[in-house]
Amino acid sequence: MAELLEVKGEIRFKIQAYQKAARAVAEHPRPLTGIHEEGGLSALMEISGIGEGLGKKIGELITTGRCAAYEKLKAELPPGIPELLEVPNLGPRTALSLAKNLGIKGVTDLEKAIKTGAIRGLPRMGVKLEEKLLRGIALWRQGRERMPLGLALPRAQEMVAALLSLPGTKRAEYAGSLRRMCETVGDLDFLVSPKSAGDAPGILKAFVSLPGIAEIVAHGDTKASVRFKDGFEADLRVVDDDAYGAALHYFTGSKTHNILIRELGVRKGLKISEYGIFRRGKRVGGRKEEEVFRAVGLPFIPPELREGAGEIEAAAGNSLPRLVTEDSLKGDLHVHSSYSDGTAGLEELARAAKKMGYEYLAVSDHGRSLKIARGLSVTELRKKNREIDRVNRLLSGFRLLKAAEVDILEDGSLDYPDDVLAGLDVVIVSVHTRFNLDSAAQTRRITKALAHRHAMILGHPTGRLFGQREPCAVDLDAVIRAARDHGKALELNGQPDRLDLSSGPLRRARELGVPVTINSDAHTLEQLAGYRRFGVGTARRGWLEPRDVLNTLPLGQLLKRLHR
Ligand code: DGT
Ligand code: CA
Ligand code: CA
Ligand code: ZN
Repeated sequence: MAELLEVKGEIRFKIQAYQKAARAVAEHPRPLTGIHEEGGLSALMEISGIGEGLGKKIGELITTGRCAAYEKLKAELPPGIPELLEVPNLGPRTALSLAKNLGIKGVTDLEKAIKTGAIRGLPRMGVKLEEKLLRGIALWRQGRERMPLGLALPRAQEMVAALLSLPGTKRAEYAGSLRRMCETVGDLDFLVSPKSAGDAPGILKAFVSLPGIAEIVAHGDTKASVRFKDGFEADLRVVDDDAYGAALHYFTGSKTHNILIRELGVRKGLKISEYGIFRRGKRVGGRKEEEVFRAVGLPFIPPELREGAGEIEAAAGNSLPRLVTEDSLKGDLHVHSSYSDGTAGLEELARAAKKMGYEYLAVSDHGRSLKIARGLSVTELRKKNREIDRVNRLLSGFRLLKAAEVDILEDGSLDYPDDVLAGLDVVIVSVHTRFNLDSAAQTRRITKALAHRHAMILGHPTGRLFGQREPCAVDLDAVIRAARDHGKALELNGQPDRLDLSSGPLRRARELGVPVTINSDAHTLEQLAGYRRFGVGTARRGWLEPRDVLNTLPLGQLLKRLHR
């Protein structure tokens, strides 16, 4: 609504009120539905930034799923504006000008107008804007075509629970790219075996009757496909329990991996498919997934490795990595507290981390130059560090580490003076501004920061945000080599819209002996616990073992390694 009001040309003050409320909602540690259920409008109004007017609109949205004021506002503007505003790099003023001057009604129109050169004719619009918009459109498409892991996983877990709760279900799981923990997934794939053959129709029927379905794309005897109103797509296969393991292997993929396994089978006189493992037409296995690997003489290959990228050779040579697990992490080195843009206090964070079984937690709030994220001045940082000392006196067997996520300034220098950095346990250095430097300049900037004697970890190395921001132009291999040369670590940021680094560069880092830290970059307590899984899943896709990951070390060894 803030953006629509801006397009409409409303007064600054009103727009800002909506922006502030949007931030308050997004950053609130609890879902507002629960708050509204318990305390109604007055509870919503206790949230800073939400007054009576906005509180009523939010309440309406929660109870009816609609907001009349929003619908009205949309109706007053040229059609297509809301869709245009979803495109990264496209602000309200440009959207209005495109709609008014060229009658552009959405992304498809916009693409045509760019191709025909129509945009260039408008005032203050040129080739540079065209390029920016084309990149924005590509990102927008990606964001719609593939769902980020962070949304897909909880959704799939809910659906598996629903399938398991059916009386006719024997086994049910999700498969596909989600089971391989891919960063984004095209659609969700589910596999169910019925208790008896007669149960299959009921299972399929229940699947196509799940709440929120927009379209039943297919509904047969053994499979169904649906599309949900919010864009999710899902496939279901119902297979005999005898073939469940073979089918799970097949539908987990990847396709490349499957083809390689099938070829190995052919050489051993076996036919391996989603229906089982067969020799001369006779079933010889397929109930358990392990049987597929055993049939071709291989040890079990974890789903995250099944990309046909060397895992079969490694399995054959008995050199599969012993992948890092959630349990192997002894702490998290990147979280934000309410001192900067997080929502939780230091003591709360410490207790939550301790409860997760962690030995340590580095509270790395933003440095002073990052004003939009309430970065800490040197005085505020000192005050925070004193509070860390106080919390550490309260807790035994656990330590909060003094840390900062320090901005890498445009010239590659760091945002706090050396004597301040020297007093910290953990120094993460990150790019948060000027993502658009050319590759040579960006690489120079980052490698210079890695050379800084107090820098320890490079945060979210490429800066990408799924559906919103491309990775910055940077020579990643040069960055990884610089980390090796200077003895520094690279972060694997577990925020589900980042997952930065991804599996390719992680494997490269491992090859070069550059240590990785798996961090949540949590801004709330929920994220601290919830994002570990995404970080570890991505690390496993990057073939990382516990010894490749710094935060599997106990506290003493960790600090020694970071300060060496
Ligand atoms: P996605 O949905 O694009 O994120 O990726 P996947 O891997 O989930 O692909 P999807 O949903 O098309 O198919 C699920 C799995 O089924 C896939 O990973 C491997 C298997 N599969 C699908 N089509 C074929 C095929 O033509 N040959 C073989 N060998 N396997 C296939
Ligand atoms: Ca899929
Ligand atoms: Ca599929
Ligand atoms: Zn950051």
